[in-house]
Amino acid sequence: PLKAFIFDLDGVITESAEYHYLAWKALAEELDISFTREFNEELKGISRMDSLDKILTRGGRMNDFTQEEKDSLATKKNEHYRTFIKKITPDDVLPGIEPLLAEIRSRGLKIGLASVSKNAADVMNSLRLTEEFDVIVDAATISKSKPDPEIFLTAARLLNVAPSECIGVEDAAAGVTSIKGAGMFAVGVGSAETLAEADLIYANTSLLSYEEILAEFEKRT
Ligand code: G16
Ligand code: MG
Repeated sequence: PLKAFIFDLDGVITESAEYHYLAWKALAEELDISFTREFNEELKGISRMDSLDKILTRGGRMNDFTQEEKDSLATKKNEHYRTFIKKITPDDVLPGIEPLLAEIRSRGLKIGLASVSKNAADVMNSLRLTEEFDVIVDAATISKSKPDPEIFLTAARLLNVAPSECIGVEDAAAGVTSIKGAGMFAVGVGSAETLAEADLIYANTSLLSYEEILAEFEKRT
């Protein structure tokens, strides 16, 4: 039976995926590395340092910087990102998320968060959603970023439920891979092309339907 929902943060609960995009784009362009939305898809759900490495590799500049310089590039991106998230308020919870959380709660199911972001706690507090979640698993708790299944498995373990009793919700290809690797049912939010591995896909959060997700979950398990 279904016992829990585990949500990604950036791009699912709130629009912060767009802020990561803008902050990385500014840094890449400063380094004369072209940056497209298509390439940005590869960074979603990936840790800060791994994202920087992917950008430098793309620009053929992997060997141009010392570790110290790379740390300061990552810090610069994060400072830029933090200027965006400073402005987040409870109004920035994406449409459809609060009704879905209320529905999940009213059925007596558990709710978890799985975000590899070091800023996840601050974003959740700004959204005033921290109390709505039974567990928040972020960069502080895990050692491997998505697409490794560690983060979703850790959330299930802390919620005291089996992975097969969980539904994971993600906007990133790496995140869907992480959910499937954990042995969970995956709901994707975004383009069907990018999220082909998901069991059920919605174009955006306003279309999320508890009844439909439950029906599909019961069909597949
Ligand atoms: C998020 C984003 C990624 C970001 C990562 C690390 O993960 O999707 O783009 O690079 O966190 O974020 P930070 O630099 O804030 O530590 P998630 O899992 O919430 O999608
Ligand atoms: Mg995401």
